[in-house]
Amino acid sequence: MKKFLTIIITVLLIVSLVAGCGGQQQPQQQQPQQSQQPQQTAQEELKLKSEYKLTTNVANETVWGQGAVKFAELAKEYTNGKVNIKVYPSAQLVGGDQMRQAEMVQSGAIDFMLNSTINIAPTIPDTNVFSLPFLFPSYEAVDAALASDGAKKLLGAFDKYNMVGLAYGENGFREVTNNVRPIKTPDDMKGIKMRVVTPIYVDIMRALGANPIAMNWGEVFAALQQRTIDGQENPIVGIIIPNKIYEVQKYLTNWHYSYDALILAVNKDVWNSFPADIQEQLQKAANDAMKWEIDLSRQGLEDGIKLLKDNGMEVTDLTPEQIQPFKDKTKDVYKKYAEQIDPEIVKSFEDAVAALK
Ligand code: X2X
Repeated sequence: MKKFLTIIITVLLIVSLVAGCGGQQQPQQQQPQQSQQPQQTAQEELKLKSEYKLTTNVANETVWGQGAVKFAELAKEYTNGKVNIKVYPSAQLVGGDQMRQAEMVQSGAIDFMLNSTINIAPTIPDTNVFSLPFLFPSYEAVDAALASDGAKKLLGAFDKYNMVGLAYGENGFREVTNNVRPIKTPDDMKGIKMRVVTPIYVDIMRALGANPIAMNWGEVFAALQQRTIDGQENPIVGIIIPNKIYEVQKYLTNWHYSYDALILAVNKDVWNSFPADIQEQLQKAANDAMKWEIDLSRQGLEDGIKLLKDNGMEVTDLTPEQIQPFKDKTKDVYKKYAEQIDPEIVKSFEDAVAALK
């Protein structure tokens, strides 16, 4: 009996020990979870990627490319190394298809872009306001428009497309080059095979009697060299000089027919993933980098024109009276595209320019 009792007590002891061990395991299992908690919270607060991708359509040596690199540098500096942005030049993230960049920032496949309003327009038609033919007679006119409520509203419009517009940069006034003849009147445009990017430019060139061919920037130099096209249009300091277009083009006309703004923008989900202090630092980096880029784009225009002449280009300057017939011929194109843009933005730009006269 005593033996039986001893067995029962032993069994009970073992059972309670095992149960006790199980009970003790509970907090032990929770222990590692608890110790992971602070780490998880820190990661959640700063959901930062090790690299943010920024796309441009051009080489890093161009003014535009340098602006992108400057933004990446300042972003790193102002966020104390927390935000690491890598610039992917020459539309390499979109296989050269320059108009897809905005769409990919919208979807989040790319984080940032420093992009021409021309390339953005197929995604956000309001950005075509900069391409309205002969809207801006001078840099003063451009600056007045950039300081207007319309310019603010245009950046705000990025929100509807899942992006945040951070700041304006500059590609510059797009001047026309070709290999056929100097362009002084609309008649001189007749039959010239002119490379352009988007439908508004196709329509402008048609209205002027030229033969427009839409082509990605990456193919332009070779096409000019092989003479599959006769001409192209781009800013002197921003694009023509760094890409040595003067090696394959004879004539340039300063006609200021279209001002090409750049917009620095970011995917909205990426932007919302940054805490307020980082957003502030990045906004400051955007403002400072774009101001620096615009200054760089405007410096050296005189030297640039001299460089073109030294390299054998014939440069034609048009007076406002000489520009008028070009303006008259493209009036309907202006109207057609202005109707596709938020009327408040168009009015704000037009008023800003008119106030200068
Ligand atoms: O394609 C062009 O002409 C360029 C480089 O200026 C743009 O990306 C709009």
